Order: sequence, then structure tokens, then C-alpha cells
Amino acid sequence: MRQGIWIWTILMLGCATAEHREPAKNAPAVVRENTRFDNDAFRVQVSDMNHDGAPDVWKYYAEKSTLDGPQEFSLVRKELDLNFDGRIDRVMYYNSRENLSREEVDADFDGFIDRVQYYDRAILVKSEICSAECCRSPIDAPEKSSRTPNRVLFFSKGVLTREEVDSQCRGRVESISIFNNKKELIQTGYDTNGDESIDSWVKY
Ligand SMILES: [Ca+2]
Ligand SMILES: [Ca+2]
Ligand SMILES: [Ca+2]
Repeated sequence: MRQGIWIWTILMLGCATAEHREPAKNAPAVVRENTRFDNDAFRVQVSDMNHDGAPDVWKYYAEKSTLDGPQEFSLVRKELDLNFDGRIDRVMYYNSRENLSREEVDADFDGFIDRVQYYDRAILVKSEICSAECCRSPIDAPEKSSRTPNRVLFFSKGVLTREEVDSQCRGRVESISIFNNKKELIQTGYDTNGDESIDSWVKY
């Protein structure tokens, strides 16, 4: 009986320890602040989401232009290392209302941008898709090199309405596909003679 009590006590202690650990595991650790910018006008908050000791979220704040009153900051950019390999995979830009306005995504984690998405009041309006052949723009470069996407998608209220294809990334549209509000393809136009204008339409 005494042995049974000991086992029960040990089990309960084990559960209590596990319960105690859980919130700490989910909560990001703020690693440091104000490390990249040594001034009061621009701040960075660095977090460690997976608690491996390496930062993986960087939030940049710029000082708001307020005439009087206390100093205020708003989020202008967020950088994420989603697979925790020490390299940034997503950069998100925010407008003065802290709504997402643009994001650059490295979906295959090779260090180069695959997709740039544009938002209006945080709703997706345009997506530029870059193949490895068309864009070699490093996601963490301070100055982004020019990109020629091979596909551009347009959205209305977050729903795809139009796709433009430039498969050779030569800066000219080869085909345009139009979608209805049920996401069905209704017509496609082609530039058949390469004169940079769509001359043939197929309706479905
Ligand atoms: Ca980490
Ligand atoms: Ca990464
Ligand atoms: Ca990539």
C-alpha cells in the first residue's frame, strides 16, 4: 500500500512538472531588444520561438510622428525564420496602421524569394511568383535586386480573378487567364506572335 502511494505521488509530481513546463514552451522568449539600432527612433524586438537559444523572430518598430505626448512606436517590419535554420524565410512589411501591406516569402528555404504578396488593408490583392530561373533575389539582402516574376496573380476580396504568365521572365505577358467569382477559369488570352499584345482569346 505504501509503495502504491509512492508511485501515485511520483506520477502526480511528473504531471505537475509537465503542466508547469507547457506554458513556457509555447511562450516566445524575448531574447534582446535594441541590438541592431542604437538609437531611440527605431527599435527591434528579437524572440526565440522554439527556445533553442537562437533568435527566429525580429520585429522592427519605428517611432510614430506625434507632435506632443509620450513617445510611440508602430510595427513596420517583421522577419521570421520559420524552419529555425538561422536564415530568414519571410519578411512582412506593415503600413502606418500596422496592417500587413507586403510580404516576401522563401517557401522552399533556399534563401531566395519565391513569392511577393501585396495586401490592401491586410487582404491579399496581388501575388508575384518567382521561379529559381527568373529570380535570384536573396531574401535577407538589404537592397533587393530587381525581379521579373514568371506569374502574377490578382485577387479581389482575396479570391483569384486573373493570372498573367511570363514563363521566360522576359518582362512581357504571354497569356492572361480570367476567373469568375466561383474561381472557375472562363477565358484565356494568348500572345501568339510575340508582339507583346494578347491577340487570341479562348472562352470556356
Ligand atoms: Ca530559435
Ligand atoms: Ca529559415
Ligand atoms: Ca526560395
